[in-house]
Amino acid sequence: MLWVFGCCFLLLLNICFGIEQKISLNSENDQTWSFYATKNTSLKGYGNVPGDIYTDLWRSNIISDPLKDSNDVAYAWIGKTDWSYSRNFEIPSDALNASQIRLNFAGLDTIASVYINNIFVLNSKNQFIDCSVDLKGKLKPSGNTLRIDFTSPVTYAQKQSDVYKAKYGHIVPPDFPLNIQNGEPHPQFVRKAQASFSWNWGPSFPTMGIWKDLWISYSSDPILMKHMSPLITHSPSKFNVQIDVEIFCNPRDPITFTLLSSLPELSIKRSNDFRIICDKSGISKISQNISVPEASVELWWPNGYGSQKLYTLQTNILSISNSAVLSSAQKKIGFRYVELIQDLVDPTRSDKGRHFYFKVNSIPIFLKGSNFIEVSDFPGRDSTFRTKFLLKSAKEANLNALRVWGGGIFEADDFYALADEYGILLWHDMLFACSLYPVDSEYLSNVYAETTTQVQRLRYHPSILVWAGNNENELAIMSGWWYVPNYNIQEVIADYVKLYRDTIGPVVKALDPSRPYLLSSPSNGVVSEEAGGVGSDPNSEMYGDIHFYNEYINLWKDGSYEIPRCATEFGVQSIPSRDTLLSYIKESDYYYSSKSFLDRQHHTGGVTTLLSMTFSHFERPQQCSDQNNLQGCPYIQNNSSFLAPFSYLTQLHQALSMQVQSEHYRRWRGIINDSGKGNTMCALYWQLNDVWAAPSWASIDYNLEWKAIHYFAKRFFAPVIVSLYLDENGLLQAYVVSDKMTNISNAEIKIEMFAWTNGFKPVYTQKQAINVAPLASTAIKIDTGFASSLSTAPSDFIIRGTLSTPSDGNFIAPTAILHPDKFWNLSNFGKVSISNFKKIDSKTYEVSVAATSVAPFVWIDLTPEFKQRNPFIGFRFSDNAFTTTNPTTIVQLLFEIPPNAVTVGDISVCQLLTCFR
Ligand code: BMA
Repeated sequence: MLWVFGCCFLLLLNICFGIEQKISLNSENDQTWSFYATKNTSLKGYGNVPGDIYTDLWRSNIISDPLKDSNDVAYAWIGKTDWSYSRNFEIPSDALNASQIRLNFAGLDTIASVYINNIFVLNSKNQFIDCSVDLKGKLKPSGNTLRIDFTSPVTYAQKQSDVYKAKYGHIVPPDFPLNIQNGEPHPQFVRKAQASFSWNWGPSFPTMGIWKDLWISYSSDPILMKHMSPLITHSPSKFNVQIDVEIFCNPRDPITFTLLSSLPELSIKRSNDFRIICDKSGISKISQNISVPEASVELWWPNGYGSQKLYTLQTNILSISNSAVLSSAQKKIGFRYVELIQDLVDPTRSDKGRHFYFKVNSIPIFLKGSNFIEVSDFPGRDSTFRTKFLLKSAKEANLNALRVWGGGIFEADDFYALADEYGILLWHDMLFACSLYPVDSEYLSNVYAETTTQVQRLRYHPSILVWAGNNENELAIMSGWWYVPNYNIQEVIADYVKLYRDTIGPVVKALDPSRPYLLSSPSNGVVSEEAGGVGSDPNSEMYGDIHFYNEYINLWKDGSYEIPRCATEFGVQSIPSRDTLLSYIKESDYYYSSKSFLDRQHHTGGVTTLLSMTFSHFERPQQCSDQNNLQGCPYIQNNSSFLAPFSYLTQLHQALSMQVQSEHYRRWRGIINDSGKGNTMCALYWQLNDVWAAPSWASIDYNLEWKAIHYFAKRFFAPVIVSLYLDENGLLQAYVVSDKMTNISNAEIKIEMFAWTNGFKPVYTQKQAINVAPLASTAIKIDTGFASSLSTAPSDFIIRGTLSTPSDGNFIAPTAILHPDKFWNLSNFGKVSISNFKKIDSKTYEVSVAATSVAPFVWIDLTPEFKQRNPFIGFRFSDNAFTTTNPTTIVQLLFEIPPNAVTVGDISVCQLLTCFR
């Protein structure tokens, strides 16, 4: 509290003019907040606010790191226990007499009751709604206490589910998580992160706590600003900035004030005087509009299409009498407009389906990206660095879009600010996933309030492209995921429609006409809407978006894939690096059938499919000496010397699968086949990030190491790519795909075939000039000579495609490599070593990799010792997991946080047959 009194003079001065004051009630030191289990008060410690109960128990030495070993299972009791948090606080004397004084919570997780000086003041039932309490008359001159009691979300969910079942005569499925997830049932009955009860990539940590800031605000003036929410809409040649302001005011007191908003960089100001009488809710809403000519602004563009210009919008509430600033708010806004195109592909043939793609500023944008689960299972912990590293890594790997997935959270402000800054378009689900949901009036009004809160909070961000009602719930209904006695399909659909179309839909459409709202992902878009809310085949290639998963096909084969309009999910698992896993499990547990490892594999059949998929392309790291005695085979023993190379191979399998699939989608840009399929415009692989160290679909692991797929993504999502594949007849096909807005004339494409036994000399070369059309996919005619060479070539060829400008020989696309489908019995690979290493600056080093001949899947790494000394410093290479066809490759080693020192001894390099062996 010292700082409050230290600022006394300033406060007094401000209070004379009624300027809003804020007193943070977050932790000031380690002992500001204490907690205890309400039914076992000896279980207690000091908490950190913002934070969560797991982290606080760990900090208080009551438990160890929840992310280690099988602690998610061992600590299941925490989520089933009720907890209480409290602190004392003082307030300055002028606050006691303030005209307005309020306690504000940016977020409580989740079922909470708040008491001031032991008097109940507030109930909260939604992690995603901020709340505020009028403190007038509730405070003492000194020795105030604040207590927040949290009910276990697990017991609350169970109770709600029981009550619902008794009342409506049916369950709301799923009734329980899969055993393999070690999770808790009924997350759909609590408005909190659905994945906090476990998921197929994540543990069950049903957190409780004060997960966001809390503070007291007060003023001698009868007005306090609650929110300022800009809405930016576009009409021909101009933008309109509608500034909605909510204020706290005293009921029945007439108040007068001026609302002044400005865009200083554009020299635009707008001032309106208001005289209002506040109703009994104590909250009043006012608006003003600013018109901005389109010609006067620099537009905001997605990554790869232009810059991400942001403008400061300043809004002040001023005293009418002396123009003193009473309250103020600032936001960074961007000017851009979005359209979702769903025209018939062929106006004369409705059976050919509808397009489904987005335009930003009138330019059709191919969405290249991934899915963001949630930044952390402990969202109250400071995730600033993690958020920044993940979003920066997305931008660096040429992603222009992320889908904020429905099982996660509305992320912190910095997430959206960074998406704006980096040009990452956000497909934003509402927070419902893989489940049906209750639709009683209390639940619906909770959802209504949540949607209102979050749409108003986030709608000004230029990065948000589209809102979608949920993840896979329409698909679940129409593909019969669950059979529910006493709940027929018509009733299921009616309840579904009530929630997404009739409750969320009108709120989103009224508050945010600046971007489209889709009912679900996947869905048929407008066709699902026309069908009343649920399409007959939500995963249809002909309409809307699809999710695609299949672990029983060859994922390296182009022909394995569908030709959708938009793929918003597709993926396959891989295992994180040895170093990452060993920071959370014991070395003695480092084999794939250990309890520790299997506890982390939450995907049914995950280990088996990883083994079978990976070794359908790669040879096992060690041959079994005696095929008749599999007990002696390391594959069966699955010891630690197997798991490390196996993990690397699973990462290559994942990387190649996602490359083939993503390029397949990119190649269908602008191309429609005879049955109307095509013009695919999105490729969002599943998933970008992890919440713990485990086998998962992520491209960046929990320790923030880029897996092989993330390096591949940087290449397959580059603005211009050469894409090579073998068609159903084994014939080579080549395309150039460009997301550039301008034509590249007279480029040179070179396609070469290499053999492992011929050094760096190609065995066949085709070269030709091409015109790279903008925003399009262009087929390259392959020489007939190539076809005959291929037919006589051994199955172990590799093909390289390069694209350059003949004027200066500069490459305008990453080197494309078509690998053989099988690496069995191959060993004539080049040897790789580090030939040079030098420091460029504190965050950048240069590594030269020498190869003796063509070498597949070169992997450059930092040593385990270096990573242990420097955890979480956000390292990555400018390129990695590449097949080299050159004697020397120079890459950069980049750090987000500069390490003390890096020497060549801290770096390792290997290729397919030498990595982790
Ligand atoms: C989809 C997602 C997630 C899941 C992923 C991988 O269903 O929406 O629910 O984690 O597939 O199975």
